[in-house]
Amino acid sequence: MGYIQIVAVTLVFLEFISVSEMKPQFGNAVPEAPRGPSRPTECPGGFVFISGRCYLFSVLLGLEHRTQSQAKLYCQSRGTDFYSVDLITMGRGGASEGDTVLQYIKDNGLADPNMYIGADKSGSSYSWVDGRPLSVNSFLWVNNEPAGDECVFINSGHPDNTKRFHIEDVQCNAGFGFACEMF
Ligand SMILES: [Ca+2]
Repeated sequence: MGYIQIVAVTLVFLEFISVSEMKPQFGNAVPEAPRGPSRPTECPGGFVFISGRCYLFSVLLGLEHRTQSQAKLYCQSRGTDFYSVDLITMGRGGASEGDTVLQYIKDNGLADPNMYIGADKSGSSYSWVDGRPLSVNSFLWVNNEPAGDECVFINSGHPDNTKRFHIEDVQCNAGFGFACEMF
């Protein structure tokens, strides 16, 4: 078979495939794939879009204050088959002097006035709920923190939280506002 013939046969074959694919597939429709949580362009109801991620703030939904474990359970209850939700994380910018999420919380008065975030102490070190370590030397900590408590929060009334927010450690049983993140 010559080259021209091969091309001709191939073209006919391709046309046959494309015509087949154009037939409506009644009863066999594939639902649109759910939007992955890694790079959403919009967020589910109740969530706020910040720098490519979806967050939920208890103060915006009028939720009552909760202990850290109650807050974590609430966040997890907002998960679906397509994404999970847990307490909010931050600190992805490395050793910078700013954090987009912390700044957003400050600028919008969302700490209520205290907010649990998704980090806690295990053994002698701290880590985020997504598994990343939270160094005790991180710029995210306010002066003289952490002091060894199990949970981590934002205290909007701390005197050092004037230009931007920092985080502190705290015992886990106080009733605070909180924020969640979609993963
Ligand atoms: Ca503390």
